[in-house]
Amino acid sequence: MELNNVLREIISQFDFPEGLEECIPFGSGHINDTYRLTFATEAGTKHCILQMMNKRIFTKPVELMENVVGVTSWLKKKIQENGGDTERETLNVIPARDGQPYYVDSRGEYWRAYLFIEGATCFDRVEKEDDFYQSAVAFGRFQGLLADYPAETLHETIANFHNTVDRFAHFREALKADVCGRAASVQDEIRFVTDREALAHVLCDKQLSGELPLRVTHNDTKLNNIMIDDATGKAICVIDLDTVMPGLSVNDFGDSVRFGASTADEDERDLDKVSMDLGLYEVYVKGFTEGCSGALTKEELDMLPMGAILMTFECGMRFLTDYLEGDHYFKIHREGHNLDRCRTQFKLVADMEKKLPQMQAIVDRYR
Ligand code: ADP
Ligand code: GN1
Ligand code: MG
Repeated sequence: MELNNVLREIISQFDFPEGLEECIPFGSGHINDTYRLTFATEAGTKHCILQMMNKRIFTKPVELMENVVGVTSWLKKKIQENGGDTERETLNVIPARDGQPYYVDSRGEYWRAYLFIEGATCFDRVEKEDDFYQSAVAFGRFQGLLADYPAETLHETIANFHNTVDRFAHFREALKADVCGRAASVQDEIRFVTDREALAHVLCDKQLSGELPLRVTHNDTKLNNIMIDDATGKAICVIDLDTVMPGLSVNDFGDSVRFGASTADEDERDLDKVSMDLGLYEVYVKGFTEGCSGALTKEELDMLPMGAILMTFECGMRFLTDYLEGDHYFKIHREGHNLDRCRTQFKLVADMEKKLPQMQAIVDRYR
């Protein structure tokens, strides 16, 4: 077993079982460094998740963990009341040996650990329609479980996370600075954004005017942030709770559609393969409205398609901004990765703009 000294130091600081056998990088998240640990215990093989939180992005990791502990404790109580399995239906923080929910290593990096959710899978694309449906029900229910959570106790882990107007302004700054000299080669993408300045305002304006209510939302509802039970096929647990903050339900809906209803991967280079699948969109509408159990207002239902368009536009704009700024936010695995991601998002936006009447008609069938 090859483990570097830093990891050894960190692992020894958590309340893990004895008998470490393996530590491997795990999952395909764009933000944190995730490892799966394997232990050989008397009761058999046991896994745990160890994560280095991304301090450049989550600049207040202590506050972040306060949110995670608050939300997971809250969910645990509700799951218990409903007779569920508290070890599999929510994340469970494994404390460090000093009792804190995180450990700071000798380099000043913040680490946390979770029980590993066994017998469940995270999908990077929709392989079975029913998985997507189940994820929709679960993300819808998640909002319901947090509906009476004391929102004022939640820290804003990333300021203006889904403030598309603010994201637009940040994009303009990145374009003006053009620190990598990349702007000249992406004029079509830049125009795609600047042509849609008014679009960036639609949901923010409705939030400001109170037409859309603030709820405690997940804010990062892509399919690989949910675990599907291998045995039952049900979505067992919502994970990646770093961005649980007051937000818009239509954004939670929209981000799932952005990722899961696409006919191609987020970083597909062949744009002919990329479109929004109305069948999958309908599956998600059905699951999400069921999961929300009638809690969505008329305005929220009206704005679900707009949530999908805006989350996709915003995400594409974030990828383009990161490309212009030299790829410091999202992990990249190849040259031009963020530009490829940006292009799939804009292809999806253009497709959704064309399909908007059908998207609205589908929502109307599930009101
Ligand atoms: P990121 O913010 O980088 O996306 P996530 O918290 O989503 O980080 O974790 C990355 C991946 O690690 C997930 O997509 C999932 O595959 C896996 N993972 C995270 N937590 C658990 C857990 N408790 N049990 C099993 N797998 C997990
Ligand atoms: C990031 O952490 P991850 O990989 O689940 C990002 C989301 C983006 C998504 C794009 C904290 O999600 O906002 O929509 O990548 N998370 C953060 O795939 O910025
Ligand atoms: Mg994730």
